[in-house]
Amino acid sequence: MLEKLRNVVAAFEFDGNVQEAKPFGSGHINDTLLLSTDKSQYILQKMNTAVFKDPQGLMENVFGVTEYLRKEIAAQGGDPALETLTFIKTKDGRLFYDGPEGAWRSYRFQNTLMALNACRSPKDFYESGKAFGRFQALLGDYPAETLHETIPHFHNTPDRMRQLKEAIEKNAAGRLDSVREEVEFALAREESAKIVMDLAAEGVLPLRVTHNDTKLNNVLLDPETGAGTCVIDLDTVMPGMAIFDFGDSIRFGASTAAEDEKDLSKVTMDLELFDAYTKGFLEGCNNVLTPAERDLLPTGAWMMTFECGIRFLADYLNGDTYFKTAYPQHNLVRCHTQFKLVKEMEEKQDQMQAIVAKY
Ligand code: ADP
Ligand code: GN1
Ligand code: MG
Repeated sequence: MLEKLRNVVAAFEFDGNVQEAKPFGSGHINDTLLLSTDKSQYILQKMNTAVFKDPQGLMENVFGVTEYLRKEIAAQGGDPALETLTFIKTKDGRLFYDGPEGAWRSYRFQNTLMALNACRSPKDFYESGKAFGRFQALLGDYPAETLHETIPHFHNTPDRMRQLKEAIEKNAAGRLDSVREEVEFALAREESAKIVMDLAAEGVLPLRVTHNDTKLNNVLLDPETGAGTCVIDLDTVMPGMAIFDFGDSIRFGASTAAEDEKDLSKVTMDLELFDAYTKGFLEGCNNVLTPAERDLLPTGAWMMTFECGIRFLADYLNGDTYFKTAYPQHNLVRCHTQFKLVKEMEEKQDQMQAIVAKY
C-alpha cells in the first residue's frame, strides 16, 4: 500500500515518520485510509472524482468551512481541534495532491472519537441530531455565495426521478425486467416527489448552508460521554434545505436495521428514535427553523428516504457505477430497505407530526 502511494504520502507534511496506511471506515464514495506515523495519525483519502468532478472547488469549500467553524467554535469556548476537522495542505501549499494516483487529501485523525454505523440507544441518535443541528446553526452566517456546488441538483428529488427514468430507458445492465415492481413503486410517487422543490421555488423553505449527507457515521461521538462532537464528510456542504439534513439522518438512523439489511422484516421506522433525533436536531438548530420548516420535517424524512431509494435503484439499473457495492445485488437490497421505510413513513406521518409538534 505505502509503496504504491509513495508520492502521495511524500506530498504532505506529516508529523513523524510514516509507518503504515490501512483501509478505514465504511463510506460509499471515497477511499479512506488511516495513516499512522510514530507520532500521530491521519486520514488520507482519495476523493472520488467521478462523483466530485471539481476537487479543487470541493477542497476550497472544505477549507473555507472548517476555518470558519474553527473560529465560531473557539468563540463559543469549544475546542476547534476536536469539534471540527483539521485538514493539512501539501508541502507546496496546495489543498490536495493531484497526480497519476488520483486526487488525495489529508486531515488529522481524531483517535479519541468514534463513528457508529448504528445507534446503540436513542441517546446516540439524540446526540447526532444535536451535532448536525449545531453544525447548521454554526454555519448560519457563512457566506453561502462563496460555496461551490460540488454535486449540482444533489437533493433535487424530481431531477433524481428524471435520472431514474433515464436509467430505465437505457437499461444499461439489462436488469430492468427483474425490478418492474420497484420501478412501479417509484413512478407511483412521482407527484409527491415534487413537494419540497415546489415549496422551495415558492420561497416557503429558505436556503441555508447545510451538510446534505447526515448519515450517523458522518458524525464522530465521544465514547465516554456519548456527545456528538465532530461532523465529518464535508464534501456536500452546500446551500440546501434544513429538512434535507433532518431527513437524511432519519432515513439512515431511525431504521431498526442496516441500510443493506436483506431481511426486510427487521427494517422498521422506529418512532422512539425519530423522537430522539427530532429533539436533538431542534435543540442543536437553536430555534432558527421557521414554522414551515418545522412542519415539513416529516416530509423531509420521507423525501430523503424515497430519493435515496430511487438513487440506489437507478444505480442498480446503471450497473453499479456510483455507490460502492460488495456484491451484485447490493444496490437493490439497499433500495428495498429504503422503500420499506418509505411505506412505513407514509403510514406514520401523523405520529411523526405529533412528535415534531411536541418540541
Ligand atoms: P465517504 O464519503 O466515503 O463516506 P467519509 O469522509 O465519511 O467518506 O469517511 C469514511 C468513514 O471513515 C466515515 O464514515 C467514518 O466512519 C470514518 N472516519 C473518517 N474520519 C474519521 C475520524 N477522524 N475518526 C474516526 N472515524 C473517521
Ligand atoms: C453516500 O459518502 P457517504 O457514504 O457518507 C452518498 C449519500 C447517500 C449515502 C447512502 C456524495 O454517503 O448521498 O445518502 O451514500 N454521498 C454522496 O448511504 O453521494
Ligand atoms: Mg461518509
